[in-house]
Amino acid sequence: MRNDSLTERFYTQMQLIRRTEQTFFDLYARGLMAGTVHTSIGQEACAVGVVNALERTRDVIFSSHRAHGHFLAYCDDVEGLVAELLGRRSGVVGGVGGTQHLHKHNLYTNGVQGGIVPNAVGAAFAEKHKQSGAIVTVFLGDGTLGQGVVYESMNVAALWSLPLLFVLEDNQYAQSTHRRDEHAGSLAQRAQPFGIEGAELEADDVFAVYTAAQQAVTYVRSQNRPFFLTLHTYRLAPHSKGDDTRSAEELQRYWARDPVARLAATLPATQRAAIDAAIEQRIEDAVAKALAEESGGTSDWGIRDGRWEMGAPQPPHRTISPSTKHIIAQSPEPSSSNPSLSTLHSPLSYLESLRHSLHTLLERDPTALVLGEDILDPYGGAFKVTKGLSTRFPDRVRTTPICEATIVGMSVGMALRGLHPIAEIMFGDFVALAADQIVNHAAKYPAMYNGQVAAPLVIRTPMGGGRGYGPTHSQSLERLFFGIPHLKIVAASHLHDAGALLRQTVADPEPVIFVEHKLLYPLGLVRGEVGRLQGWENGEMAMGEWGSAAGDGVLQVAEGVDQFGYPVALARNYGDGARPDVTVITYGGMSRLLAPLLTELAAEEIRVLACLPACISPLDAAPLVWAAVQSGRVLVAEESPTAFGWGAEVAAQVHALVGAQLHAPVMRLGAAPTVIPAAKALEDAVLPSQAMLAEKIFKLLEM
Ligand SMILES: Cc1ncc(C[n+]2csc(CCOP(=O)(O)OP(=O)(O)O)c2C)c(N)n1
Repeated sequence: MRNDSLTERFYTQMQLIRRTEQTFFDLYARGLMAGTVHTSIGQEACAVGVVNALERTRDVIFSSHRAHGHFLAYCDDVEGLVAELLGRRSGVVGGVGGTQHLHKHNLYTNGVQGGIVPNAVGAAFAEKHKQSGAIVTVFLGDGTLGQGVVYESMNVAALWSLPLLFVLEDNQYAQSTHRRDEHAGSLAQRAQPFGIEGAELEADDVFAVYTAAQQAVTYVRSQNRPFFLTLHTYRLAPHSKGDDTRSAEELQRYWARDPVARLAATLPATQRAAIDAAIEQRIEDAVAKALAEESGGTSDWGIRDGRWEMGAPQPPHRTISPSTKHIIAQSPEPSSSNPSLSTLHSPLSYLESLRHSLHTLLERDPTALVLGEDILDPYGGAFKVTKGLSTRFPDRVRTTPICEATIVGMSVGMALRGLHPIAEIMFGDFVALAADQIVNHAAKYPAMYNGQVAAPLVIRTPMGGGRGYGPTHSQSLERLFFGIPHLKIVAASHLHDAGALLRQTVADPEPVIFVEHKLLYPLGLVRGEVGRLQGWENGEMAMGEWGSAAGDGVLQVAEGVDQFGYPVALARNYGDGARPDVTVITYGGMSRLLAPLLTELAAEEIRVLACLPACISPLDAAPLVWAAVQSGRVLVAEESPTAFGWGAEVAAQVHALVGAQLHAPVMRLGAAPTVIPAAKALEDAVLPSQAMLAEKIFKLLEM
């Protein structure tokens, strides 16, 4: 095992890590670096011992905020790392990620403690599914064992028998707190109750680490089972730059066990000096090269072929241009020329449409996968959307434990590794448990790695009340995620072709929360003849023809497309040549109130134009503004409380762009700002109803 060539290789890598990180401190002191840095000085034997036991070409690594060592041991790209920390374009992720968010080849790091662990589980699933032979390694610190998601991940990794190596770098401290003040019980035994084998050793000697890691890797690869390797180590430098509260005596004791010095002592002095000199030169050159370069920037990003890429066309902006505003102001009336009427006679219910779509997706895309709680046959999901799926596609329909954060976290890992996961969160209220994975992982990876990865995952979930499920099973919590960059929220109303919309989200390169509504499931899609409107996206008037909804001579429906390519459903209760009295802008489940209301109001000769974008965040203002100026009186309705809500964003955009053309300020309708009660009468009083919609419309007409 221990031989001259390995000794030289390990020392070179460890010394490169040591000197690079010391250089970072130096660059900070000279005012050349900003932000933070977490060094692994003292822990180099962990990175070098473990990474050298892996197959770099195919194995996958996830790491955390303290990842420079893992990165350098993995790819040796000191130039890319130095440039990254100096915020230069030639940095491995263009200066966007910085020290905590590195990516190269199969290595991914993220600075939110614990969040990478379910990502690693998903990646391990993907590699096993693809039969790539690769294993996944996830590095985590002792402090991170306080996170619940780590244990959810251990459970799934063991349950699904995944090729995942957990490496615990127990450096005794989490930031400033010793592990004795954070953890009960034994850290090394943490994985045992899940049936995960493990090993534990002192990590001063890189060869001991290498040997243990080789055994662990062989086990994981050959058995397709997880393994938990505990490495007892010590961080010799501060947590980040200068925040060290440990005693000088304690530090001295561990400096005497320095793993780099220990290995250096086994090398002939001349050989060591030559290695050291070469490393100094490499680092010096890397720093000089990076400093000579201009700072990084994100202005070159765009999306091409579904992937974020430097130099690709910019993604669309969320608001319309002043020229569009001008044109809308000039010609408020839709033209009926250039007709194009598409007919979709859909006998399907909303639920059937979604279910068919899932079948089609799994049929056509071998990388598509559905996961969630209780989704297997014969149960088929809490709302039966997945019924029949697991019977047809047993390998790609996976029931999960109750672990929303890990369901989404795994999906992120699967997406990063080439699968198309469609996760079901049983009730929309529970997306709150997955918020970190949605915001800090799914929506972050592609952009923070400067477009080098994609995370195309869909999180399907039923939102909304009306079924008496009470305060924690009735909310419309998509509101928590409005405005998160690089995350789409798509809501299917029953005026949309719900199934087609779902397929569109699966094809979206960005992560999508797909909002279904519990009360829509049994309803038939209101499709009939769907007119096609076009034009607003080019800054011209919408043109086209309206269709009439099946079985209803009053309601006419049409569809346009927003700047993100998603459909905007339109409904009206009046014919060509007339103008609406009121415009209602809303989304998702509100369509169930709106469709009958439009019919009802037609009898009173109140003309209403309804506009329901499918993509509700980000929001293309053009269709909303177009719809708003048709009547000059706008009601925005949503099922959750209005304060800080979606309606506030719509109102702001409409006022900013065409405020002068409104006859009244935009009015908002939403739920009362309280919990959603279980008792029917109370629930009815809290949630917006058809009567409340009508009342607001009448009020608007009086203004
Ligand atoms: C979720 C989360 N909480 C808090 C932090 C702030 N933080 C950064 S590193 C760290 C300590 C982590 O300790 P450990 O897991 O032992 O890793 P080590 O720093 O020792 O490598 C903390 C609390 C964070 N990044 N993420």
